[in-house]
Amino acid sequence: MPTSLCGTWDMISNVNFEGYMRALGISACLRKIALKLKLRKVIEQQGDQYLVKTLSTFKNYTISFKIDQEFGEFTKGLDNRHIKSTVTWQGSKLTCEQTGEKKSRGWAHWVEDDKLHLELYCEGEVCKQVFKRNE
Ligand code: VL7
Repeated sequence: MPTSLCGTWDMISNVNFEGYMRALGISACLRKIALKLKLRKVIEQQGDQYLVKTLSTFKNYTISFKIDQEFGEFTKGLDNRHIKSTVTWQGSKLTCEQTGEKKSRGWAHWVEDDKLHLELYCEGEVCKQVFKRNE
């Protein structure tokens, strides 16, 4: 990876997670629980295989993928949709396009000032999350 995104990262800010979840059609009840969570991101790479884990006290969610290779993603426990995802490097940003029922959906990760940044977007809503390294 250009700048290594690998490691364990703990959320320090979360802007418009509510809007993003609403765009995904997550119920008000589930949104309320989700908004209180301090998410942890664990990013690993073994050869050309990447693993991105999103961990919390409530639910965990893991994807694994190879760069530039489309894969079927089932967002189990999240919005429970079957989508097609492709992760690519756009400069130093690791980006994912997720095609399916929801229009313009995806995310982007990058490191800036020793922090892991994440933008999650769906149908015009953008959620911005920042994580610090867990030492
Ligand atoms: C995944 C989920 C909200 C349902 C539970 C909320 C928290 C935590 O897609 C994501 O990460 C990418 C990029 O790092 C890799 O998969 C973010 C969390 C957002 C959307 C849906 C609310 C229920 C659960 C696992």
